[in-house]
Amino acid sequence: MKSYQKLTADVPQITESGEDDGKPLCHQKLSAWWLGGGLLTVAALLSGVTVWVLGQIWWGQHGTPPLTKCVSIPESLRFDCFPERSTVVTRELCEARGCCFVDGDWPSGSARGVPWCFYPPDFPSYTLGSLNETELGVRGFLTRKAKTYYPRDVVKLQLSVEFETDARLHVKITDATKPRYEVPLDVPPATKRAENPLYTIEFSKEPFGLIVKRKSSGTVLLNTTVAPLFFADQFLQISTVLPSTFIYGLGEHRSNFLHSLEWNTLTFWARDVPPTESFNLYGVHPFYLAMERDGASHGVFLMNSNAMEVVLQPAPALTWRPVGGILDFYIFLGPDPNLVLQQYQQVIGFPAMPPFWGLGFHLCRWGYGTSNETWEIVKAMRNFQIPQAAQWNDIDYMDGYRDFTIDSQKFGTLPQLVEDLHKHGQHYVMILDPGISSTQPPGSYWPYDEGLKRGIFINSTQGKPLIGKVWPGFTAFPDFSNLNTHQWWLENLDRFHSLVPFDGLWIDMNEPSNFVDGSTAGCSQEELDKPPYVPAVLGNSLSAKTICASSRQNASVHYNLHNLYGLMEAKATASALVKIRGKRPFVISRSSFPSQGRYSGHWLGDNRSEWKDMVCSIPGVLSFSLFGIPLVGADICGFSGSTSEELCTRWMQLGAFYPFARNHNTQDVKAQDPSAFSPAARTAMKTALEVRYALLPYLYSLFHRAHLQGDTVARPLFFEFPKDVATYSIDRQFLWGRGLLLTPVLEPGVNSVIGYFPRGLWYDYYTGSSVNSSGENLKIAAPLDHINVHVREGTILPTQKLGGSTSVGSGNALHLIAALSQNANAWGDLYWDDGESLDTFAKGDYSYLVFNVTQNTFTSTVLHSNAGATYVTVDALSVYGVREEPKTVTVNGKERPFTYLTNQVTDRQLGCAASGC
Ligand code: MIG
Repeated sequence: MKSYQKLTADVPQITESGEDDGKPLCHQKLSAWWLGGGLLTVAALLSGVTVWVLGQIWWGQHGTPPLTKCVSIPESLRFDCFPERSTVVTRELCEARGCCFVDGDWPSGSARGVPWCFYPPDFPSYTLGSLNETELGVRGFLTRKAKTYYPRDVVKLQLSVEFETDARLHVKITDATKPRYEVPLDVPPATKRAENPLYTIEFSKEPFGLIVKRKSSGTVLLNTTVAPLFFADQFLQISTVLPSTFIYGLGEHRSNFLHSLEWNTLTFWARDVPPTESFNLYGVHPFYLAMERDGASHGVFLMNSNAMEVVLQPAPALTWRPVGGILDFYIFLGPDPNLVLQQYQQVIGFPAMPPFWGLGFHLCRWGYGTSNETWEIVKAMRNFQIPQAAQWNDIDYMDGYRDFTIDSQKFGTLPQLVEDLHKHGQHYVMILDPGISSTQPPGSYWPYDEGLKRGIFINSTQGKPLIGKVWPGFTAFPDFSNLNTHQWWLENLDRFHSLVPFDGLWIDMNEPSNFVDGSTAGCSQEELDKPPYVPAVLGNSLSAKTICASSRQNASVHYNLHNLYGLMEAKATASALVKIRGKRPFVISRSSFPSQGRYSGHWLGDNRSEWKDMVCSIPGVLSFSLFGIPLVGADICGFSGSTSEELCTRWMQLGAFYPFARNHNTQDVKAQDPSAFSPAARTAMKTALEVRYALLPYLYSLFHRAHLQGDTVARPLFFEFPKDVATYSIDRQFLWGRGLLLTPVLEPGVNSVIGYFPRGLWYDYYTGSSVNSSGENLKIAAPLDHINVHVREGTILPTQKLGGSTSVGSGNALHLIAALSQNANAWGDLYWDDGESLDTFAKGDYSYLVFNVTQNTFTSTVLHSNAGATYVTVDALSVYGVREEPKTVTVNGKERPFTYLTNQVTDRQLGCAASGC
């Protein structure tokens, strides 16, 4: 029996993120403070309720910045006028830009603090001309007189502001005279102007700026008047103050869930590198979610696929700095964080519904020498009755690492292995890299020969396929922005599928990764390869470990499309899988971009077998929840390095609650699949997986809600408790949906864990014992064979007994767990279908049930039913939190036997006999 121990320590202060008491942290400590003060609003009402125009509010006359003016700008509000890292800024260089120079003591090197060179109040910017009403909002022109120090200023811009829905504002700034590259995402257009918007917008004319406020509270969500606007061909910049320091999202980066605003520059450029603090990583998500002062929340999406930086500074303020494209912002007003994400996903698209088996446990490693060795592991897992939904293979299976080939010596029995998996209700997933070997003798390698013939590869500036180097040696790179490439990819996959009937695909190396920078012939010296401003990308060059930015793709230059490579490959891959298998596609991609969730899930890349990496996986998973990619997880037990039994046990327990649960390992290190460990460790791992499997009906229903409307699956605590600031920095715990709280152990050598329990009743999932938290940290028992799972009061969980040792979707009857609220109510639901057919929801081939407890009565309401496809029964109901022993329990009017268990800790539990409910 577990014990709850109250801690004397206070609730964590909002100024702290994570702990620094020697526990492994994902990232450094943060501090937080609110922006004080407001802005003055004057001038004429232009349009209905929403548009105000401000007079000049911050900047004075042009001219050389006098020192007094410079030093009067508070440090936290100094916006960097010299972001270049190639040169150390001097007074001369700074003043040549017309900026203020006040040096301090930065550490030299990469760490940057308060800028020495910053914009004076009167730095030249754009001027807003008159605004005109449009169907959905207003439009105006911005002009700039003085040139900036970046080439090709766009001197006349068009500003359009559209009130797309009551909660969504769309602000677009682009060249007024000629089209520029825009991200090819098909955002559903708004058709009607918002009638009762949650926001107001005010404009400053000279210099141009805009201010967005939440109407109900007056909170300033955005105010871009704090720094000048730049819009040169390859340098765009807009800054804003933020209403708080609670900023999340902005991926893909390795950090705490809550971002640091201590002069934190985040760079966005898809990159193959093991996750490291402050590096640009595999994917790009220019979206943030912010919590406001009163628990309201908003989100901002910059729809731009160019390389960029986001600078966070303690004002608090944020600067966007893309090197191309346009400024195309969507602002989501929530006000609840769950709503912000729904609104974001209305723009980028809702995630795909995964096949049911995709939610089971996946096993993989790099370095299975043969298909028989792979098979042995599958058999060992079966032997120990450890659930396994799918076996994977890495690049080992290929002949010379070439896509669509099999090493017939080592992987000759692969077709039989796959057949055997299918016989056991298991699935098979294999890896594909985008690089296509370009060195096979003509006529011997169809993918390359045919690709050449069809002209589907990315070209260099010379108009010939760009050649780089990846696992197979020299390679060309398919251009997934070309639909002919999708057809070629499909044909390759189709031929390959007739050899090895894989069920899902793992698309790796799709940043795209390249072992030579640029190409075997280097890159051009033109401005796409040598832009006037290079964002702080790892390697200081856009071509570092990828292909030349100047390379030519069908839709545009790689400079614009680089960050979309993984998205476009995933789209081609998912659509090919649908055509080949006629079932829901299962794709896991390393690189990602907004709207990726429509086509694939994601894993967090090459982590290490270290405690810290396990800690970081939670912010990683939660961030991808914000990016609309709910199917996400880290390599369980760590990718590189050898894991330890204790670490791997704890990690399997945590990983059992990643929405996408895969244990994966690099080559040449110790095996880390569950069968490799001692009976005790193996059993603990198996137990954790069995809990996951029991909860799959709940998890599956959460994925349905994600697919339907953009609800999160792995959910940060503050999404459910937005008024409780103590939850804002929590990233060592998370929820599944609204009702299940996970409190994993993330450090070695302990048998207890401290977790935060928001106000209310929390029931131990295993025993039904409860704790009534006032919103406090609690120390709870956590022996090595146990992961803490708590059910939030008011929740009904559909669970299911595991069927057989291997497959998911047992066909067993459901066991419902109702965790009563303090008013003795509870609610839950179930989405159920055949687990793999396409578009079951759209076609109506599903059942949807809602469960309720009120006034001692449990009811189950079938809101939609297609019994043929979705037969399911309930055979047990457990009610947690029944305070008095009932005299009778009746089911559909008939008395039934039941068991009543009192609980040693606080509350009591009622369990029905399996037959009775
Ligand atoms: O250059 O395919 O992130 O999961 O095992 C390394 C081999 C290529 C990187 C992936 C990793 C995979 C590995 N791949």
